[in-house]
Amino acid sequence: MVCVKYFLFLVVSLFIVLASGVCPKDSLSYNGDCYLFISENTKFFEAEAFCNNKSDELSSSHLVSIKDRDELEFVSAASLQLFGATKVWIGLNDENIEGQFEWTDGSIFNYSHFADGEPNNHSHREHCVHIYAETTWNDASCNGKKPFVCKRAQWEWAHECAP
Ligand SMILES: [Ca+2]
Ligand SMILES: [Ca+2]
Repeated sequence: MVCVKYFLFLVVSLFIVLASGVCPKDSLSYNGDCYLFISENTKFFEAEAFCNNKSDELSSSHLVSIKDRDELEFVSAASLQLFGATKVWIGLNDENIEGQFEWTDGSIFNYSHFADGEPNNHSHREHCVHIYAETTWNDASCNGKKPFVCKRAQWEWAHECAP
């Protein structure tokens, strides 16, 4: 029942999206999802909170989850173009259980592109992941401040309705 209501909400939401363009103002569209690039240097969990609390979105977003090489190259290339650098927070972290990485949007973690020797959990306190150089990833202190990318997945509801 909850799922039916959610579905109706999404049909209405989708209608609004289609009527008003693909993605909210200032965000980029890629493969059906919307991405917002924020240049302000921000701590990891403050960046996630910023994505969660975006009031002008149809639904709250999260720090970006990256599912394959193509999406990684899109995020990296856009960051380079917008910020002149690729060192942005992505939503991956092992804050809860050391060594068990998860995406802040709750999606399945089945793709990664860590640099050689990473993640190394340096000084036992690196739990948050950023794009390091070009496309490779590094775990770093969550209190470091970096630009970041929010992603609003348009079709996340499909997983919630699956049997
Ligand atoms: Ca860690
Ligand atoms: Ca590291």
